[in-house]
Order: sequence, then structure tokens, then C-alpha cells
Amino acid sequence: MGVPVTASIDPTSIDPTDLRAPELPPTTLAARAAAVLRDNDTGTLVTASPKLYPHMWSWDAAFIAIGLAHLDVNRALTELDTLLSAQWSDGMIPHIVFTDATSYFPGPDRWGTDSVPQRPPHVRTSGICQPPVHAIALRRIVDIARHVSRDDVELAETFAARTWPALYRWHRWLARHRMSESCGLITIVHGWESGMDNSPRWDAPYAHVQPGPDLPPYVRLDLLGVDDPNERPSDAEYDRYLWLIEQLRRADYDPEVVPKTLDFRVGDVFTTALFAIACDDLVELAHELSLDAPDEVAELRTWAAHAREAVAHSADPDTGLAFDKDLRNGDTTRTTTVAAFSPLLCSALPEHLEHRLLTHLTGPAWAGHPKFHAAVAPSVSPTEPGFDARRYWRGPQWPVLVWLFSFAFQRRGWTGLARNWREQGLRLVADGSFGEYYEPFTGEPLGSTQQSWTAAVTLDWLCGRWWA
Ligand code: 2M8
Repeated sequence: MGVPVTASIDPTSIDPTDLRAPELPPTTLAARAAAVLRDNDTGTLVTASPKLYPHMWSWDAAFIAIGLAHLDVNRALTELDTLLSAQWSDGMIPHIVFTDATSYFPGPDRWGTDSVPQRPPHVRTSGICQPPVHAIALRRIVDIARHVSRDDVELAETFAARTWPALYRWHRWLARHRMSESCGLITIVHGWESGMDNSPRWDAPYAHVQPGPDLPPYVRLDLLGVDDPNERPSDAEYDRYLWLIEQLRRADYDPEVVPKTLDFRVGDVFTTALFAIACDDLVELAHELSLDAPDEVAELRTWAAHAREAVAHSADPDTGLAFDKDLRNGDTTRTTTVAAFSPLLCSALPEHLEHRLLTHLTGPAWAGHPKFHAAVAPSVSPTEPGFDARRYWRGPQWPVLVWLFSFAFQRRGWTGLARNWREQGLRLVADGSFGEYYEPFTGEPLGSTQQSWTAAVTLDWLCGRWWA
């Protein structure tokens, strides 16, 4: 079932306070965001964007489901259901669930997962994962439903009880196969698993990835989906991305083998922080729904504690900035990107250090940069050597990340800050083009437009009453 054409926003649910001169009035902006989700809806999944990304992406789907819940709780649950129906039998949620579209590369043939026994037979998928934000989304949708109607609460709670075991198995897969024995951080085996594909965080680890002469030839299609190739990763980066797919195929996507053998193996602080709060959310859901799963709940608590500990250990004792670990050589990757503020997402640090980190995040090198169009964190600060204002994860501001931090601030009780980031996030998206990312100085939308997760977080900022 698709988003109903008649789905409309209840204007009374929109909090109109503090919007700084948006180009579009909030009701118009919300209606346009709803239209993006409706236009990108195939019926059972909303594609990440119409042109550049005509498939379902794992972490996009979680944010998209939150946006959908403001239009139709049932449709939001269908989105999560579609994703979960593509879960591999070992528990992994794949990073792409493919539609029939052929305009994206690498598509299912290049991933070569058709013969992998863990993959469910009815659907074609990639063979890696993305950050585990799904339990966070499910809990948020249950909350949203509580403000809609009794029927929606019933629907959402029944769905949550039914799918809780699948989300538990997904977390168990991460804990079993990806929690690094040496540092406790969640291991990623491809930059795509971080969601921040070409972030300078990965420059040093990618130096180990040397594509062989037997890398099968390929043609990039992503460059057709943007105005300027400089907004996307370079060709050299793409060679490495594709080489890792070759290595994954040669390892038969075996979850025991992959994290021990791939040329890219990194403990990711951001994914680990999200894992910690997603485990908390599964525990909370189990309590709220009175689920009888004491052993599983105990495991989730342990994983959350280990994840927090690992994030805390990866933080610099003076600044609180947290850094990834290159598991191939044990190096701490000292590149500061927005991910370095991950301890704030999961309350991993003592108060004085958190305060220092927060001051830095909101200060002139980051969100408080005096020349920024909107006062939110960029993916990389202009003060960092790897900064590039227009290129993808190397500098632009990403509404979805702004939402994640604003949401975490709200949950932590930092309501003033949360409201401020919401207001500034709305300033970023106020022109209604729903860019994938934005040039921080001018606020120009870059990458794809009509990007579903941008529309979705806009809807949550506008209609999620608890921001007020
Ligand atoms: C981007 O990643 C894909 C590969 O997974 C790509 O560039 O082709 C990233 O921004 C990722 O975080 C996001 O999930 C995906 C779809 O929006 O696009």
C-alpha cells in the first residue's frame, strides 16, 4: 500500500515557533515533503531518491519510516516490513534492497549475492550493511502513533512486538560478527557501511585498498544523477569501492571470514554510538510492550554497555573527540569529522568532557561558524585539511545528520539545543528542494534533490510535537 494521495498534514500539528525566515511557510514545506515521499513511493518501499538512488537503502528506510508515520502510521510500518523481509537468515540487514530499476551502479549483478545462502530468495540485495538505526526508528514511530489514534497505537505496538525478534537478531549479528575483539568498536568492512562513504575519516584506511588488475571494468552511473561530478566521490575512490565488492564476493559474503580478511577493516565510532542507543531502544520497547525476552534484554544491555565503553575509550582524554580505529594496523585515525562528536549521541563521557565536546561542536569551527548559512554541524569543519564545501561527505551539511544530533539532544534533555538545531535544520531545507546535502556557506542544495530522508526528517521536525 502506498502513501495515500489524500494524505495531508494536520496544520495544527505543526509547531510554528522560532522558524527563522523560512523561504516557504511551514505548512507548504510540510506538504512538499509529503509529496516527495509520495512521489518516491513504489507501494511497498520509498526509494532513497528518484534519480540517483532508485532503490531502498537500509538506514534511509528507517528515517523515511519516521517521516511516513506523520502521514500514515500503517504505511510507515510497511516500510520497515519491506526492509525486514530482506533481512538475511543470519540476521544482517543488507544496505540495499533492489527494485527493478537499472539506472544505479553497482546493481545486484555486480554484488553477486544471488548464490549466497543467507540471502532471502524473493529479493535481490547488496551484501554489506549500514548503521543500525532501525530500532530507534521503530520506537519513534510507536511514539508518533501515540499522538495519532488508538488504532494507530494498536497497529504500531502489534508490529513492534512482531518485529522485535528480527531487530534483536540484527543486533546479535553485529555483536557476534562485528564487535571488534581488540577495541570493542563495531567493525565496518566498506566505507559504504558507515553511510559516510567518502568521508576523510576513511582516507588512511582506504590507502590499504589497492585494486588488482583483475578488477572487472565498470561504468559509473552516479555521475549522471548530479549537476557536477565534483559533488561525488572520485574515480580512484570508486575503484576501491568496487575492489572491496570483489573481495566480498571472493569471501562468499561469509560473516566469519569478511571482517578478518578484507583490505578495509575499521572500528567505526559513529556506528558504535548508534548501536548503543539502538540497543537501549530495543530494551525500552521490550519493557513497554511487556515482551517476555529476559535473556535477550540482558544481552542487549550488555552490548549497549560494551559499545558505550568502546566509544569512551576511543575518545581523546583532553577534548572528548572520538576517533575510529584502523583494525589492520591498530592506528587511531586522527581525522576530525562530525563523527568525532559521536560520544554525545550515546552519553559515553563524563560530564566535564561532554561539556567541552559540546562547546566545540557549537563553536566557530563547527556549527557556530560565523559564515554558515545555517548554524548546524557540517560533515567536516572548514578548519580541517580534508574539507571540501561541495563534495558529498567531505564538508557539506546533511539534514539527516542534523536530525540525528537534534533528536539525541532532545532525548538527553538538552531541549534548548535540540530546538535550536531543529530550527537551523529547517532553515537548511527551507527552500523545499530537499537536497541530499547542502553547501554550508551558501545553503545551496547539492547532490540529489527530492531526497526522501531529507523530506522525512523535515516532516518530523515540523510535525513531531515533542520538539516544542
Ligand atoms: C550514499 O551511498 C550510496 C552507496 O551506498 C551511493 O553513494 O551510491 C550515502 O550517502 C549513504 O549514506 C546513503 O544511505 C545512500 C542513499 O541515500 O547514498
